[in-house]
Amino acid sequence: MRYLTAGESHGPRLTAIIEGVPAGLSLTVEDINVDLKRRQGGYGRGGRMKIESDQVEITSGVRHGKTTGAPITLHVVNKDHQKWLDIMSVEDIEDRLKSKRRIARPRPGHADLVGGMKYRFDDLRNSLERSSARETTMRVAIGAVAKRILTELSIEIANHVVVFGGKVIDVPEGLTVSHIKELAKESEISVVNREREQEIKDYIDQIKREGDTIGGVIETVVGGVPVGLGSYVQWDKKLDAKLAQAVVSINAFKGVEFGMGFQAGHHKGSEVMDEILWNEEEGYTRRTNHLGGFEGGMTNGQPLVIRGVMKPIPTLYKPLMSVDIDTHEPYKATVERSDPTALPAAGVVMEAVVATVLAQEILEKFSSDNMEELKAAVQSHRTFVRNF
Ligand code: EPS
Repeated sequence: MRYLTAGESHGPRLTAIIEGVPAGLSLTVEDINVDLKRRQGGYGRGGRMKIESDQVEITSGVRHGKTTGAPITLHVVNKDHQKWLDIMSVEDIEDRLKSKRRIARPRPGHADLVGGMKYRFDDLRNSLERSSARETTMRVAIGAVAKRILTELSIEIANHVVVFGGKVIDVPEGLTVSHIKELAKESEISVVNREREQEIKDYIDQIKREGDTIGGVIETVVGGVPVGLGSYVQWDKKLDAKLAQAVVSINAFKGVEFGMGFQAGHHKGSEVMDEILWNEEEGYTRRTNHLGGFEGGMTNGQPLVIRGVMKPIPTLYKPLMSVDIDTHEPYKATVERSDPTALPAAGVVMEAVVATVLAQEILEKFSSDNMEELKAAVQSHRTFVRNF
């Protein structure tokens, strides 16, 4: 399964083409719209999300509610485009109009300046438009299709915010993936510990008043993953490495860890490895899950525990110092609309990219022209592993 996304933040629409989805998968626009809505929500979102109400249109690859195996094309219209018709026009326009929303004062931490140097732009808006987190709309749409495949194979995925602008959320031990999903869904800030909800919302309000932004850490968990996805035989076949790339590719994400992650550097081997157990009912299990479900770059049947860190959004109402590219004089960076935090939304994006990589890996390992064939292959593998 492969895909591309296209589209600018204020262009007419966002597009994705996905190829390699098995035939016979039930897929409706509603399956995708549910996640698009989740991505637009969460406490701390900014003004753009009040303008948009993202809805997908499927224009190929699905017939009578089922995929056909042909490429699936997805579109989401940018409602805001109506106010940007000149500025985002495909045809050339008068110079007078071009200067209207031209960007000459790059925002620190955003793609503006380096993008301009790399592609030789006179107007840094060309970088801003594609590097905006608006692009993650399509990654969520693609992830929703991937999640349909995972659901058919009884694989469940959830995410929750575990650090909010430096405030650590204490997570009760022993929560299942379903439990995390339910609890995070009820929270406006995607936390499983509701006792912290008001305090964090007040903090977000304070940050907004200050014209600032906050980042944090999101945890994505996956249950029911077949043993042996990914491989140790070559560096680029390791599944944890593929997931790391996908997570760090999300706008503003700066790092990723699995299981106890960076904490492993603070403990002895005997405190880190997960001892192997066997029982009649489940077959092989582990006493703990410090390694987050991966051994040798392969899934080991334990729940996947993946954490990603998101830096604060670089677009600030309280702009930082920058340099004007016309004069080289110091100036305050351009103020573009922003959100004090997009952590709950970024959690939906992280869930989507993790689901996409897992679906890709499953489709690579198992015979998958059609969903029936795929389900039978996964079932037979699970039976083999169970009896090993
Ligand atoms: C976003 C769309 C953007 C921003 C935000 C996230 O829309 P606009 O630029 O019209 O306000 O609200 O992106 C950023 C702040 C950024 O720096 O990329 C979205 O759809 O998630």
